[in-house]
Amino acid sequence: MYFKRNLESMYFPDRYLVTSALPYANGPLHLGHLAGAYLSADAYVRFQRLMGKDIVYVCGSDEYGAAITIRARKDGVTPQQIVDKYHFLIKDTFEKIGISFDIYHRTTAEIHAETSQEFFRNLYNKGEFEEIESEQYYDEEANMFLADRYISGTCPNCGFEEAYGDQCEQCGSSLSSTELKNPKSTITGSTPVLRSTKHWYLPLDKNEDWLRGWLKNGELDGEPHHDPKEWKNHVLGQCMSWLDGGLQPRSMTRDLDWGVDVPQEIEGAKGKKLYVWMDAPIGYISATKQWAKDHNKDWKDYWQNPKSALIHFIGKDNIVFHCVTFPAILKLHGDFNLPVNVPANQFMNLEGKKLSTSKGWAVWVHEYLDDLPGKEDVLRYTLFKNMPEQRDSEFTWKGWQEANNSELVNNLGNFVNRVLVLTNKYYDGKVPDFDPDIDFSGSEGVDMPMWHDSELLALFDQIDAYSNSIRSYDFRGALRTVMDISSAGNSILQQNEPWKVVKEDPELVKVVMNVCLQYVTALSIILEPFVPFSSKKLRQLLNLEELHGDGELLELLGNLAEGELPLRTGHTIGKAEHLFSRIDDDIVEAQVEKLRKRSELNNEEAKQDEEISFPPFLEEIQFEDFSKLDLRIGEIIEAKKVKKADKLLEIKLKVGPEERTVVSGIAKHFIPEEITGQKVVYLANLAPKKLRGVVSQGMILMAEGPDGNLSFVAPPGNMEAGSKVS
Ligand code: B3M
Ligand code: ZN
Repeated sequence: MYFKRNLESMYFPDRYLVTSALPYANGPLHLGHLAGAYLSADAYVRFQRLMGKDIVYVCGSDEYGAAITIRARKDGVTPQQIVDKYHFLIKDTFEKIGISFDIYHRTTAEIHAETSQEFFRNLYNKGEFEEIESEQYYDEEANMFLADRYISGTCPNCGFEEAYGDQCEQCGSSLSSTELKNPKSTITGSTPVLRSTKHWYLPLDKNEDWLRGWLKNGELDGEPHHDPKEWKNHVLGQCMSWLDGGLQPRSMTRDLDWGVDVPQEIEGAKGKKLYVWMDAPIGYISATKQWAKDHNKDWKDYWQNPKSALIHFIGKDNIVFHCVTFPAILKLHGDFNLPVNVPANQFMNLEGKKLSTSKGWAVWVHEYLDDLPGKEDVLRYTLFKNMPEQRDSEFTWKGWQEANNSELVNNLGNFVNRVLVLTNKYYDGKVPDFDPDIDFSGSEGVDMPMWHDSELLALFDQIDAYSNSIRSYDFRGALRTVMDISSAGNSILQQNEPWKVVKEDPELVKVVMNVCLQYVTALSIILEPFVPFSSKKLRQLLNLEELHGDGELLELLGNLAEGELPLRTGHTIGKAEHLFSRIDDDIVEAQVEKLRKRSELNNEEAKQDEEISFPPFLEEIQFEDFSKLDLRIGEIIEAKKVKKADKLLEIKLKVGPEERTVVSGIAKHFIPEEITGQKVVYLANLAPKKLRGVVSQGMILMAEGPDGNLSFVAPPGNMEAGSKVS
C-alpha cells in the first residue's frame, strides 16, 4: 500500500435533529417546495446516515393559519376538510419522491396543541409576554379581526403592494398589520376599520442584544455555539439588516376561530388562538416527541442536549421566523437547543416566471409522478443541479431533458453500463483479481499496480471533497463531484480501451476493470443522497446489499484509506441493465403545453372568477338555527350618510308600527335620497351594535352580484311593512 490516509474525524456532534419547513396543508406540493426546504435536507440526512450518524429528520403539515382558512372559504368547506385532504396528499407525495423523513406529522395532532400551549404557558408564567390592548384592523362586513393573510397592503419597508399582515414575501420582513399602508381585507376587499383588542406580544426588541451575538458571532450566553462562517451570506445578511433596523414586539396571539387555543386558564384567552408562526415551529418539537414515543427514544436528547445539532432547512421567506422569532421563543423558554445553522435556499422559478399557485404557473409534484412514472430521480437530479442555494434559479423542461440525456444517460448511465457489460463479457460477472506484485506495465510503461492504488486514492480524495461539500450545504458542488467521478471512470475506459487490448494484454485489462468496478461501487453509495432510486437499482445490478443508511459511506472511506477494495475480487455482479433512458422532445413538448394550457385556463378562470365569483356555500345549519331569525318586510323612510364613514348609511325603517335605525355599508352603492320608500327584507332580532357612534338595530339583507354590484332583496311594493318573512 503506497499511500495511507488518516481518518481522524473533526469534531462532530453526537447527534443531529434536522427539520424542513412544515408545508401549509392548503394545496399540493410543487417543484419550488422541493427545491426550497426538502431535497437539500433529504440529501444532508441521507449523507449523515451513510456516515453512521445518529440523525432524526422531522417535518409535518402546517395546518393552522389564514392560509388554511382562506382556502377553506374559497372551496366552501371546513378548514379541517382542507387540511385532511392536503395533509395526506402531501405526505404521499413526499414518500413517492423519496424525501426520507423519520416522521411526517401534523399540527392538528393533540400532542402539538399540548406542546405549543406548554410553551405559551411557560413564557406567560415567566412574564416574558407583554400584554397589550391595541387597535387592530377589523372587517365590518366579514365581522372579524384581520391579521396575517386576511389583510394585505403596501409593505412599509420595500413598497411591495401585496404584503401580508404579518410578513412581506418580497423583502421577508415580519410586520404587524397596522404597519401596512392602504390596508384592505382579503376576505371582502373592504377597507378595514380599527377595533380594540388584547394580545400577548413577544418583546423581540428586548432580545436584540443576545440575538445579535448569536447570529453575528455564533455565541450564546458567552459560549461558542456555532461558526457563523458556516452560515449562508444571504441568510446572515437578511438577519443583520433586520437587527440593524431594530426589532419590534410581535403579537403571538390572534382573534381567530382556527388555531391552537391560548391556554384557557389565562384571563382574556377566550376566542384567542396562537399566532401560526408561534405554533408551527413548535411543530418540529411535537413531531420529535411523537417520533420518540413511536421509537422508544427520549426527545430531549435531540432538543435539550448541547451535544445535539439542530439544523432548519427552509425557503428564504421563512428566515425571520427561524432565525429571530423561534430562537427567541426557545431561548426565553430555556433548556432548548438553538439551531447551529439555517441553510435557507432562495426561490426556484419555472420556465422564466415565478412559480405561482394562484396563477396556475406550477408543476405539481404528484402530477409529475403520475405523468412520468420512474422519473423521480430525473426530477431530483435536475433540481439539485439547479438548486437555488445562493440565488434564485430556474427549472425548465428543456433543462430537465438535457440533464437526463447528456448527464444521467451519456455520462453516469454509460459508464456504469459499460463496466457491467464488460465484466459479464470478460469474467462472467466476477470481479477480476490481479497480482499487485507482478512487475508489468500498461500502456506508456505505467506501473499498473501503482496506478491502481493512485486511482483509488484519487477516488478517496474526491469522496472526501464530496463529503465536505455536503457538510457545508453545497449540494450542487457535491453532485458535480459525483459526476466528475463518473467522468473519470469514462476516461479510464477511453484511455485504456479494454475492448481493444483484452486479447493481447489481459492482465492490464484486469487492473483497469477492477478499478472501474471500485468506482461504480463507490458511486452506488454516494449517489444515494441525491438519486436514491437509481442508487438502489445500481446496488441490485452489482448484486450488493441494499443501503440501510448505516455507515456504509464511512466504511467505504475507511476501505479506500486502508487500501481495502470496496468491491472484493471474486464477487459476482448481476446482469447489466440501463439505469436511465433517453427523454425525447415530445415528452418535453407535452409538459410545456400542459403548463401553458393550465396557465391560460387559470387566467380564464381567474377572469371568470372576477366576473362570476359566487362566494362558497357556508356550513350546513339546522332548521332551529334558521327559526331564530326574525325576518320582516321594512320600508325605508329616511337615509343619510354617517359622518366620517364613507361606506356607511344611517337608515330609518318602518317595520309595522315600529321604527328602527340600521347602519349599513352601502353608501358606495346608493344615493340616500333615492332609496326612501324602498321595501326591504330586514333582520329584526340581530343584537344592536354601535357603528361610528350610531346604534344599528338589526340588518337589511342585500344581494351581491358576481360583479360586486349590490341590490336590495326587494319584496313586491304592496307587501305591508312589518310582514313576517319565513
Ligand atoms: N408553513 C410555510 C410557508 O410559509 C410555512 C412554514 C412553517 S415552518 C414551521 O410557506
Ligand atoms: Zn417588503
